Amino acid sequence: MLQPHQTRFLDLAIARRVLRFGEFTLKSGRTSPYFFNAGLFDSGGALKTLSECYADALDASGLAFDMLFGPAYKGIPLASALAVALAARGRDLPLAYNRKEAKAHGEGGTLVGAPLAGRVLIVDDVITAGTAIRESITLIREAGARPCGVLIALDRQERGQTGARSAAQEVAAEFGLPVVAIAGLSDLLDYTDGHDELAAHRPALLSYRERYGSSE
Ligand code: OMP
Repeated sequence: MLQPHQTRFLDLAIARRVLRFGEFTLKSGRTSPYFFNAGLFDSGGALKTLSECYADALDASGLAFDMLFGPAYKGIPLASALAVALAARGRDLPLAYNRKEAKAHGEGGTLVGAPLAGRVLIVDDVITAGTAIRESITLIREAGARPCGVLIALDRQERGQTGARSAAQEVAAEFGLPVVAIAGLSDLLDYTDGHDELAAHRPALLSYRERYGSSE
């Protein structure tokens, strides 16, 4: 059963064509019948709704954290929007992000914003194999802070090249970090069930899950 913030998120992602159906080649080389392009949350209104869905997912998870970290590039506007949404709910938390290229002049370094300290929540768009998330975990640890969880919009719930677990499950097991998603592939399938206009995409989504889905 989808929660209201999950339905709201999927309504938005489909309306903004962030979530598209067709044939897409992923970073892993897999051919997927759907793709999630968070770069298309490209207006203030879309980011506002998205950030409220992130905040609702966090509330539902009960996860404790002291600050937010948005990995370059796509995590930066996402974490920033969430910081604003949390402030609107009475929690004004520090926010940091990184540069992909270290800067040798001015303030220097790769980290921008509040100093990394305490329990850091990583905010990103989508998890497939977990490569991007692993890089953020390393960066936060090297700065002497503690990654305490990962918040993403969509968990594709795919198994890696080896093993039956999803990347989110692997990150949880390997680093002891909970991964909270607004929605996963299973929620998307539930959603298509209630939307006749998406019914045509269901068979391809189901066979993709059959072939690459994790054991969740
Ligand atoms: P991992 O780093 O393997 O977890 O994959 C995350 C990355 O996959 C994203 O940063 C995108 O480059 C890409 N991606 C999407 O953005 N949306 C998708 O639906 C699928 C992928 C992907 O290539 O797996």
